[in-house]
Amino acid sequence: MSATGKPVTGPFEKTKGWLDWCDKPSKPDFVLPEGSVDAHCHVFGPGAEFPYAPERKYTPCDASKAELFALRDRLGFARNVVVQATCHGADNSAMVDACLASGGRARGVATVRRSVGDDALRRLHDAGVRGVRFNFVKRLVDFTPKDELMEIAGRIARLGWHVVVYFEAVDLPELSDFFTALPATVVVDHMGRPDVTKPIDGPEFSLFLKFLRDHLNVWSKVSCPERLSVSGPPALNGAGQAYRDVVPFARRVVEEFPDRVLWGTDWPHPNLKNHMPDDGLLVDFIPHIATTPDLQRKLLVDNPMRLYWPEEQGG
Ligand code: 0GY
Repeated sequence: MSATGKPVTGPFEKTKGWLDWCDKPSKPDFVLPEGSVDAHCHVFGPGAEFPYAPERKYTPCDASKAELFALRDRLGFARNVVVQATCHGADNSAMVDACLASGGRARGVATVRRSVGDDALRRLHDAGVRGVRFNFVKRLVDFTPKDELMEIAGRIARLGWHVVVYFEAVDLPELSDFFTALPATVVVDHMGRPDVTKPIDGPEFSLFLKFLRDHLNVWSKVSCPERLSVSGPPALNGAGQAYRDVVPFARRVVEEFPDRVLWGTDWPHPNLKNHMPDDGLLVDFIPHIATTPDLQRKLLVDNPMRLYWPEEQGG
């Protein structure tokens, strides 16, 4: 049984509730470039083995490493970057377990507190962790003082790691000086969550683009159209292009910063309330935002390999 009380019979065979991920993702039409990396996904539990954090703001459905790896193979990815989600707090065990079980095909992004020891950081590194995540989304986490985050950033930078930041677009003006003071590469989750009902050339998204333009160590994930979209997937908007309202935003970022963008499924899509995306459809979204083979290879292979498997790039 899973922590949510549902029987688990194997990859893609679970009994699903409305909050669970799509258990029969379509096979994408878009053929991913060889060696593509799903650079933003999670594992949740299973709760019986890796309990959820007492301080969590939500309890997800279980989403195991075996199910993640099955999805990877079905969609045609070669590798994963497993990002620690807030429901596991700073207990990175499930994420580390996935990295260790992947045969070198998964790397991780951890959450650590100021109290983390150097030995623990070294063990995370040896397991495949290459970054920490600082989360500023108020519905997901309690406040952490910036001096604590800065101290952590200083320590992980010495390991060659980067910092992944997750925040809402309205908070960028308040946070940008802190981000640019971080002594490491900064990777912004989901384009800083733009409001896609606002004009792409309006002040909010222009500020985000300027932030990237002015700071060469800032990267962006062009992920999560399903989270940002108002028009939604075909099933909700009648037909046609899934998440079409997000396309111009993501395409602008990919075309202006082709060497500093990453893409990920965000499987198993925590906290989505209106619909659960078909991960195959999400992959079919990629050629709309990265429109040439060159841009696709940078987004899906070259950039994530440079950040997470630099030793294979001679870097
Ligand atoms: C995501 C998005 C969300 C959740 C988390 O760590 C998390 O719990 O990141 C969200 O609810 O927007 O990237 O998984």
